[in-house]
Amino acid sequence: MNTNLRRRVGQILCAAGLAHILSGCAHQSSDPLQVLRDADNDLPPGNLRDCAICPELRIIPAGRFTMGADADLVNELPWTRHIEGLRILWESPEKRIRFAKPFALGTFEVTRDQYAEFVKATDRKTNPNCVVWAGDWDRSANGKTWADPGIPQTADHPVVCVSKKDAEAYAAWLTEITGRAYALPTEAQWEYALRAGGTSTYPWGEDGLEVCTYGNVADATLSAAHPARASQSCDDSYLYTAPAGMHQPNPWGLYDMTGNVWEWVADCWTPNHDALPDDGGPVTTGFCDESPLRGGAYGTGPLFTRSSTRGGPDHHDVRQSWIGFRVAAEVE
Ligand SMILES: [Ca+2]
Ligand SMILES: [Ca+2]
Repeated sequence: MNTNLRRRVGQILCAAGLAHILSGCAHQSSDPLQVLRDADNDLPPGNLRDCAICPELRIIPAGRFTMGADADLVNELPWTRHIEGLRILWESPEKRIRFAKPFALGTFEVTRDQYAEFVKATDRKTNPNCVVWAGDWDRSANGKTWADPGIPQTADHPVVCVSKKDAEAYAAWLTEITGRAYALPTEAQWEYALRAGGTSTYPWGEDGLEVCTYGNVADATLSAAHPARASQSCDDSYLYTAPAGMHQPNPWGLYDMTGNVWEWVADCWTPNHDALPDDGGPVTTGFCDESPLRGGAYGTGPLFTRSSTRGGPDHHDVRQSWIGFRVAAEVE
């Protein structure tokens, strides 16, 4: 949908009396910060929200970064004798990426109440086929869905049990109701925003045990309930999902990039970074029924919190209780 058409859709929705959904109807400004000022004065500078039920976005600056890890890392980290250490090879070769334009990324993971608005507006039906992890896997056809995911959640928790197709449909719906182009973030956008200008092994530095400051992972709380699970010795105080935004943000103001729920990205799966474009776009070749995941989750142990860690691959129809997403959006 081109810009004029998107703007026209927004004007039609406003004219139809949907101002309770679309804030800033009188303006339809092309300036994202103008939308911010009109929409919600309590948002931090650099954040915006297109409508009352839309996810808050953070503007990510244009710039360059190095994505991935050097393949030699496989010989440098002590735990790489573990078979999972071979996953590091998925993160190589390192690639230099340049973002010519700023973009916006969800400040938080999409929450249950935000996703519920989409389901209500579109009457979307969901197969009750979610695979649940609550200390152990429950892979039975147990009737679990995003609305009943088999772990305790409230409306401000990240939505889980959503497939990549569900997440893409949510982003497409936001595009329709707001006039702004929404999508899943590319894997390069995601890692660029996670690193926030840093080059350290972990997003916050070199000490993996600081993870409990920045995210909800497999920690002392989880190991107390599930002693067999490989967990961090620090304590983030959450057993399964936490409400969005309960831990410290990264330097660019993004919450839960580490942990809480794994997050879908736009790319096709490839077992290395060979096909990664240098402009920050998605990988569009390889295994396109499969997708990388990023960031780790409430059950993620010490192996998976590095800046370049790639999760998955998972099929785009899979629904799991520790997979959710955040959205990306264009800014003009
Ligand atoms: Ca935890
Ligand atoms: Ca996350």
